Amino acid sequence: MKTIHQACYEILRAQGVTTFFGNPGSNELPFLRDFPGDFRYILGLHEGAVVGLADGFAQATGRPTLVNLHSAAGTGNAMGALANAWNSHTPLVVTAGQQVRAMVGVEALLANVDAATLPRPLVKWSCEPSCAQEVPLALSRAIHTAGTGAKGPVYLSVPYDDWKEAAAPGVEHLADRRVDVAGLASGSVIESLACQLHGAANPAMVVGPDVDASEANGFAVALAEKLAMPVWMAPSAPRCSFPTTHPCFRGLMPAGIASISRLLEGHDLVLVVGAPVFRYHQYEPGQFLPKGTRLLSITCDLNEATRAPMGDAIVADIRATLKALADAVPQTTRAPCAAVRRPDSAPEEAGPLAPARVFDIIDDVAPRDAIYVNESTSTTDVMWQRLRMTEQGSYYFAAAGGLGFALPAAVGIQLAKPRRRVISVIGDGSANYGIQALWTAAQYNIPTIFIIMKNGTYGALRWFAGVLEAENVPGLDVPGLDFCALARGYGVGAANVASSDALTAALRRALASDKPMLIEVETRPT
Ligand code: TZD
Ligand code: CA
Repeated sequence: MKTIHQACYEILRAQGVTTFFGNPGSNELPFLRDFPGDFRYILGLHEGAVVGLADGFAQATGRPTLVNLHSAAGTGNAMGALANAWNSHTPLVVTAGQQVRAMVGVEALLANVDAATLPRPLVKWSCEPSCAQEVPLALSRAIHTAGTGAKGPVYLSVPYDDWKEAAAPGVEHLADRRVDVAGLASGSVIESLACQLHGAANPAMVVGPDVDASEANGFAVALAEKLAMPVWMAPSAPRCSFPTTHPCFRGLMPAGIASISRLLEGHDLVLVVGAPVFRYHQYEPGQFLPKGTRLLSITCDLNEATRAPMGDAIVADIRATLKALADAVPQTTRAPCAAVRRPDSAPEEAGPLAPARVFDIIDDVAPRDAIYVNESTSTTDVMWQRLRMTEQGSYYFAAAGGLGFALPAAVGIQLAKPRRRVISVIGDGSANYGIQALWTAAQYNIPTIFIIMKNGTYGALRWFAGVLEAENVPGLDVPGLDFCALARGYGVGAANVASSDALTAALRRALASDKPMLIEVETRPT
């Protein structure tokens, strides 16, 4: 007799889903029993950190990744992290243990009441199978739903008595199923797009996270060069989809309606690829587009396509469509783009380091293929101006702006990419939301570098208070934190630095080591 447990592990193995991220409770133990030797379980000490770890891993591999949470309480702790995963199209298969079927109705301790509703609207699909024999099909469906089309998190709640039940006949058909979307835009759509782009007098391109996620940065470059067009990173960028050193690159777009409109002034056609139109942040009312500008977007996500307030959208596979477009568009006779000048090196000054100085040092010392994970909220613009990022998969940021992403995600990304070094740059406010992932880095020997920008305050909120004219707001400072002590407490080596030389030396030491390290940098507020 094949059990539901055996059938599900066969599905997971055949689908390549063999790394679990979790935090267990009694409801989950029957699922985790007799854990197979060819699977690995990465323990996180808080569910926010667990989903952050898995989010980083899944984004860096592009593959469905299994998360196992404890019932309602564990799911609840993970909701902020799920908001980020939802917005970054991260293929997470989030499973949660449920009380035994006989005791869900009486709402016994640890029952997940109305389980499938709990994670909505932050999942593509959510399910608690109606009987044990449906669990393998639901798991198979969860994996394919998470990893296909516009990817994204899904949720599956399984009562713990299901695992030992007999699987239904025919369950073996599920293990190696494939579900693919043939998403290339048709020849006539490509031709029409190419024609419009070639016919534009002054086109521009805005690239978003799904260009990087679909490994299409090279095709974005090819298209930009053929049309000699300036390229911006879409606002509030969670990834870097274009080499920041390329002459066409113009930097990170601002996140206000009026600012974006001002920036696009003079462009008759704007092509947006792999991004929502747009992920605005601060409210700056104005025209969505300047007069005379048309907008076309190519997205993998119907939701993104339909909620845009302007422009035409095509839902298609980003990589295949960008490649076909780059092939179809003839080379323009316009002069090639001239690179924007890089900012001068930030000067050495006494006292805490200016953020610009910190990023100059990181850019100077880090390997060219370093992977950056950013959650230093008030220095994001400075970071985009000063770090050179040229490879696919070089930058990650919380896609919903939910803090607690960077620290665990940096660990998950490093686990997925052992041949590159992950350098996370995290504010002294943000670092507290996912701090438990330090323990995971230490215990599993994952050599992430954590740079904590210690300016003593919620800098971004101080800036926002100015924008919103909100004076005398309480709760904006975070003095009295010792991240070196916290790091050591979780088993990670640490150094406090207060000068350029000390930062350079500490970063060199961290890069030479095969262990995680935290560097707490005294910085001045921006
Ligand atoms: N809680 C969560 C989960 N996400 C959030 N985005 C916030 C609160 C609000 N928030 C921001 O949006 S930025 C910020 C907070 C608290 C300040 C972060 O401070 P920091 O970085 O020290 O990490 P800066 O550079 O000093 O702003
Ligand atoms: Ca801060």
